[in-house]
Amino acid sequence: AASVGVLEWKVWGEGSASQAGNPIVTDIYTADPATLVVGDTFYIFSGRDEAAAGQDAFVMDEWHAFSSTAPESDPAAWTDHGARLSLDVFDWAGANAWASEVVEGPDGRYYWFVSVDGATDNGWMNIGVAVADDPLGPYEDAIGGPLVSDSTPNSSALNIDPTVFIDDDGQIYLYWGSYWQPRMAKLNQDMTSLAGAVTTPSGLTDFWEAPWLFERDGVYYMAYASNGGSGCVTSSAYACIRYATASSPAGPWTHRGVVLGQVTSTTNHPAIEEFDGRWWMVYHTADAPGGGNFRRSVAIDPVHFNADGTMQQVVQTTG
Ligand code: FUB
Repeated sequence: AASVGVLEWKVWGEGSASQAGNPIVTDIYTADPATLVVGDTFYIFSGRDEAAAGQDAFVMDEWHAFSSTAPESDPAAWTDHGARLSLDVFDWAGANAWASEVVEGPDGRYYWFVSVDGATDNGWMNIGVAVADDPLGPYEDAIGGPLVSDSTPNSSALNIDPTVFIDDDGQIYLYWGSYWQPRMAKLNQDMTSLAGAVTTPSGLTDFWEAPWLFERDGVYYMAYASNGGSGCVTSSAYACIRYATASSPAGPWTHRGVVLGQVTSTTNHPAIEEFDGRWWMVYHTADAPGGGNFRRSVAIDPVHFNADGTMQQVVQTTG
């Protein structure tokens, strides 16, 4: 068909992988992608890795934005909008601009949920929220302090990697967590306060970090990074992406398996999005020139669902 795009050629074996667009950005290192569709625009928001070559630590101070209107026909054609949020926006934050997600709130404004250290690093991280009238900003601190604080009792789970989902009935859900400990709380309609107790959702087998909640045909899906268990990785130092399903965004969840195998970076972080009738997974690798575990790069590949709603494993493409 005339509309078959480059990425699908690769998936179906009909074309040259040399035309691929992964990693989508090679002039800076990018990590922890999150996606958002607004009208005919597909946005990717990411963190930025600034570690020096050989430096074994995250150096992350800002978040960037990229957009495309046709990823299926030209996966390399992402517009770089530069840094759209930085640690400086949060007076109370000190370091570690880790994983994030941008969501349109009930009021039509855009809320950028982020993982950050406080002014003093006590090791547990915080979730902050910035808000803007446009997906590309300018963003300002929506609260003036953390939404989930590093002083919140959290049984040794880092307060990182927020994913926010607004259900059809208007109920808003926040998931986050790490170290085998997913966390969930409902949000109020203001997007900036918890509506109830923090709970530990069940069924997210071998959860490590990086939850991503979405819905398709009445089924709720949770993709997340895992670095252990059946079918996952050749070394527990590397993450794969698992997924679980539920009939409610609050769970309980049923683990369904691995949807993306090990990549070249030790960490991974999924975002799954429908755009113009096609489904995509955006994730990160160490595949850019000079890349590594702390110099990661965002990649995108198609997602395919089986008739019963289960997910086929994503085929990683490079080049
Ligand atoms: O990028 C810093 C942290 O590494 C993220 O918050 C995690 O998801 C992992 O990718």
